[in-house]
Amino acid sequence: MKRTLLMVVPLGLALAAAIGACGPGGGGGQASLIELAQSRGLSPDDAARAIKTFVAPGGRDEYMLFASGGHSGQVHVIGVPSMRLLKSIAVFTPEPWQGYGYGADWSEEALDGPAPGRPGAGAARGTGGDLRWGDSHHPALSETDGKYDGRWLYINDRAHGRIGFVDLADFRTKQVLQVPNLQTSHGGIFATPDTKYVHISSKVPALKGWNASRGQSVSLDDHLNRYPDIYRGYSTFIAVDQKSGRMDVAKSFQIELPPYTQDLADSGKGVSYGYAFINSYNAEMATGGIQQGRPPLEVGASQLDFDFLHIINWQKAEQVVAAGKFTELNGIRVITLETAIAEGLLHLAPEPRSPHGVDIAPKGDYITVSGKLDPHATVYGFDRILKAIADKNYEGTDRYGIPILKFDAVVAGKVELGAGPLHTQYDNTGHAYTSLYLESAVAKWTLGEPYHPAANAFKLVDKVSIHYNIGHLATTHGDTMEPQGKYLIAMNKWSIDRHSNVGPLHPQNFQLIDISGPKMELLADMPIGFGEPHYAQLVKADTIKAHAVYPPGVSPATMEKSPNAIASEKDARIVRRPGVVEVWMNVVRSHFTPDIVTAKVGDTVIIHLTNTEQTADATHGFAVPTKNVMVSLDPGESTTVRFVADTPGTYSFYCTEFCSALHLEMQGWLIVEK
Ligand code: K7E
Ligand code: CUA
Repeated sequence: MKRTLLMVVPLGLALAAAIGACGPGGGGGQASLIELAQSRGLSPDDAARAIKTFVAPGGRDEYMLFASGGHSGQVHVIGVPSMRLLKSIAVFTPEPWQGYGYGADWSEEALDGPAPGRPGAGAARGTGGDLRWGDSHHPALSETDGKYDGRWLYINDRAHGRIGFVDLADFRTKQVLQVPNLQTSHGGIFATPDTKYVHISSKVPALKGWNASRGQSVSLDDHLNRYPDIYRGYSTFIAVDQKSGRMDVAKSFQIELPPYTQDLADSGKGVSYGYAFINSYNAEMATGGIQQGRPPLEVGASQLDFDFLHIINWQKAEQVVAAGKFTELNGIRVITLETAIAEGLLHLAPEPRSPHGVDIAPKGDYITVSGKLDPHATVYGFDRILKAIADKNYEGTDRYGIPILKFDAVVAGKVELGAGPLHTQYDNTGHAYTSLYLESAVAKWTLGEPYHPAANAFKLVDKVSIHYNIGHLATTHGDTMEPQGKYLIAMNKWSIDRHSNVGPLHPQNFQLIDISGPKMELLADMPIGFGEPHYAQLVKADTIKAHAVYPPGVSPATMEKSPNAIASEKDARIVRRPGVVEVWMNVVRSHFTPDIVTAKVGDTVIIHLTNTEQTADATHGFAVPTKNVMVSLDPGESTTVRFVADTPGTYSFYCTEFCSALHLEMQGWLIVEK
């Protein structure tokens, strides 16, 4: 029935005609679909949009959107086309429902680094374990052969130079890595097409040699007058363990960059595999200092006509590192600027001033850089870049000696799109889609058919208005080598007049756009009631193959059977030693065993909790009043929590998930004696 209806509701056709063709049965027989639509004030187009996005109860969405949660520090998983929120994954910010950051060992390790004695301990840690938020910007799903493989997700923290790693086997964050020498981050995360590396580069350059835990001495005069000498950016290739997905600093490397403000970055693929591209602004190296008589940063950083696209040959960088031509800085191998220049692995190309977004086309042949203040996107041809490098077709060098390729030699064309172009995604029919922040629109333009047009064959072919002020956009698999077309999500910063008033802090607005036809069509709005989302990736839902339950006794920290897992309540026990009470606790519907634990004031209480159920969705919680302990225990999971019994009294711990008819009875006592 639905199928029939879809087939007879082409865009703009009167709903009356559509309903007439599908016969009775709509609206449960109580009212015709046309009456229902009318009673809800829906136009025929509205009703058609509803049908295009509706997912019937019990049905599944075709796609999943992994959206950054901005300064909520989370990642949000949203079903498409229904635009229903499926899950919020805590990454940089504690979140009690998932038991993330409230005593569970795996979550403390993710947020603070491995505990002493565990593998990875002593590697680059956070800046003291007290950071409890991040600004998540750019998610990167892992790839195999340039396609999403559904295994892992990485996301950067714009506020800090950190990367969060989410294992999509259980949708939990396993690692938050402070990248050495970065204070803030922006360029990436992208995964190389084989996920050998994930890349992140600095946003605002940091003091050279910056180490967050040590700090660095500096003066106002240094900042204002020695900026080009004392600040540096870094392009970072973080090695990914191919079995676990974890990031390994020891196998990683960085390339030192000038202190321009490196902005976004994208991975070469196909013909450009082995290269990375980072755009930048503030080639002027403006320092700010309004009260010191300097122009505001936005003025100081807009003096020159050009900024720089950074072109990095990371495969060459890999060889340079293997040959030992690196220095170690804050625990990571660094190729200095001098070495990068001498080895010919770093080139610049002029970008019209103050750009944003650098986005590589599916075959890796074109690189789109958006104008932000200029209505054009500039498209670089990778073949032209290679030729200009081979011919040493330079217009000079920058003040650090990096060769600058001739603009005309590397640009394949420019396309006028509209006001405020920012980010670009691609589809499966040779089109690019660019967000227009100032114009509040998405521009669709052609890369040519097939993707090898003559120069300047890039043409604007369609535009759709959005509401309002779009930042990123995401098409289905739109940054891989095999985009799928069909849908586009506009991620809008402003939602004024779109949603019910919930106070002066307005939701952001996601909009679903149908890109399957020649004209883009807006289908649905989704208010986003969390931190400002930036980038998102839109993946076919069946790419993700998460566990429905953990295999028995698995620790989320290792994804292997925990040595402290127990098989049933027969194995439950309490072991005491001086100053420590250690408990192996069984968790099932609807009791904890043991259900009474005694301790002395000052004891450290260590509880190894195993949910010994294997029934999907039989999740329990474990919360201890006043101890800041909240652990989620999914079926099969074994997790350890530790806290200090610092005050005498009885504490009624309980299960926080309504797991059964006798869930309310699922509680016990911790008795702390003087
Ligand atoms: Cu354009 Cu951080 Cu990706 Cu936001 S950045 S929009
Ligand atoms: Cu277990 Cu509620």
